[in-house]
Amino acid sequence: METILDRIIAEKQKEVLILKDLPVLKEVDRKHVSFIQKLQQAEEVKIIAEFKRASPSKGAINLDCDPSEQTLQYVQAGADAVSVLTDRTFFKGDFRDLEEVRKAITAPILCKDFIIDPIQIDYAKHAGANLILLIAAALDLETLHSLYHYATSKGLEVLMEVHNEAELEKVLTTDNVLIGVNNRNLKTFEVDLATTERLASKIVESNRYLISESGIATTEDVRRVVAAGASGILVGETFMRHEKPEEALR
Ligand code: IGP
Repeated sequence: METILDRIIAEKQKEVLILKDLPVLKEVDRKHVSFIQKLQQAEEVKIIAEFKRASPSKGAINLDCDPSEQTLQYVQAGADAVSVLTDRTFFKGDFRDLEEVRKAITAPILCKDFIIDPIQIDYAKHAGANLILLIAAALDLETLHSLYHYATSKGLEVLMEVHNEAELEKVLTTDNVLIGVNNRNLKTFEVDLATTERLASKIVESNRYLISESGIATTEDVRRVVAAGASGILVGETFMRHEKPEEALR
């Protein structure tokens, strides 16, 4: 059966062909800001706050939201990094949103997309990202390794996303230290924080940083994933729907 992830990847393959035909982007002014360094520095949980207008599982979340204003609010409220969805078709995002955000903030920015080709990494970098996402479920082992090396050779940090044991094994064959556990199954949309609990010990034992992603809506949820071993959380919808994102998880 064709899953939503299959559909997204099929669309990305078309998008990559278009990107390859476009003139090379002018690189925005970007400082190297390291999210990994932030993780090394302090004990408390790090927050990656996401700018996400819509998603295939939730439909419209906050369509008219302004990327610069919203992410500036995140940073002023204490977010350690910001994630920006750049997928157009399924998430109503854009690389231009990322460029706007880069102009507004200096905190590390994660380019949130379904990356299957180095050209997308070039776009992410030129738009001002400091980190990219690589989704284990969407990449074979060889492509995962080559995209990882390509990104780090360009000075970008990488968050590798897993949802189950087999994907985690794949990711552990790299020396990357940032592992995101997506509590949402990208094939069924089911969300379960127990996913973080199941995979945490192996990640922590291998001396990597665990970022718990998706479905975090309450302070109790935060407490739960931190108790499991998360060094960071990635929160989108809860912040996008809240009038005052800074109060959403207090
Ligand atoms: C944020 P939420 O449930 O807080 O809005 O989730 C983030 O984890 C989610 O947007 C996400 C995502 C992804 C989106 C996680 N992995 C991969 C697109 C692609």
